[in-house]
Amino acid sequence: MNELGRLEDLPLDYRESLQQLNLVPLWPSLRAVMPPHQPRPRTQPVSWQYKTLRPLLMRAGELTPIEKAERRVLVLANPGHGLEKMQASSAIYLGMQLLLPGEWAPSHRHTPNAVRMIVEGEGAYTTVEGEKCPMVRGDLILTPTGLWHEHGHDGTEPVVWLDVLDLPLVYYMEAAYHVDGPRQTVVSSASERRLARGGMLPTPVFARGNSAYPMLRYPWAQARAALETMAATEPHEEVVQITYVNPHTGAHALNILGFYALMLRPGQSVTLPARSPAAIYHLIEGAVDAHVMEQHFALDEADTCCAPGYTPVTLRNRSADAPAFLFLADESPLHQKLGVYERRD
Ligand code: 1HN
Repeated sequence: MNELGRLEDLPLDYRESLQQLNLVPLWPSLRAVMPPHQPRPRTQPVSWQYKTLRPLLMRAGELTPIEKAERRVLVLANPGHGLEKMQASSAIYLGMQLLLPGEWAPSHRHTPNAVRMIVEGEGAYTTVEGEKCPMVRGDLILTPTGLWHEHGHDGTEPVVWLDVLDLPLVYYMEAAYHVDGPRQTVVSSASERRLARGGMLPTPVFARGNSAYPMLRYPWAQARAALETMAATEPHEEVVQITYVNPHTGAHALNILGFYALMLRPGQSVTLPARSPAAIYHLIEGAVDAHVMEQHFALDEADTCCAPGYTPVTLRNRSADAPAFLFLADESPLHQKLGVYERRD
């Protein structure tokens, strides 16, 4: 590949004339925006240990009352993007949120999509568009774009969850904003029970407007049972994984990010092939080694790590006698919709 001309090769007066007219020569920057064969991601492999983060989150609970925070969150930021950008990858935002007993995080709605993966504690709930969703460890709760949501806590111990949003992408699109609202009236619950029978959907004849997001809460007990059943009934299947989908369409639960739960059999090691989207890995249960681009992360329960796209990721269950369970989020729906999704073996 031939060397392209540099900016310094151009006469100063020419460069100044261009600049004054808001013009830029492409060729000095062409290789930077379009590197050969594969991108050069800012996203670095990084891990965040829950054990070290938790005391700082609890301290935030003492330092900042909920009224002064609205959402009391420590953001899991990737230094490759600059910490102030609050990005785990180009499209993924991650944060650990703390709600203390009796606290209330007021209702709002916004353009970015969010999900919560519950990490610890009991008694908290999220109300999404009038549906009250109890927060139980390992549950996945959706707050899709534009839907009202607020968090409350009737329990006695701190509750912590992992927030995953497509905020960096929506912000980049200059489409991120929020609206505050009044406390919601609870009108329903248990969408997960209405939709819990595989292959069978409620079919009301006089249907009231079909929601684009029929299922808001995916209980961990069901996800875990699905993985164990898959491991037992498909013993030759190497990757025991489920995708959180919209049960009406079978498509990804949300438009931009994809969500999955993965089980590693006792002692199992799997290498996930290199694919274009970046991904995050959060350990729900067990002990797992993650290997990403020369980096080794020893994940314990509630630890989280991220990997850029275009690189394989190896996950190894450190236990020889117990399964391990991970929650994954990636940018696949985005890449697939835009036609840039790739897998490289
Ligand atoms: C948000 O609305 C929540 O509702 C959590 O709990 C984290 C991060 C950025 C923007 C909005 C929530 C958020 C957020």
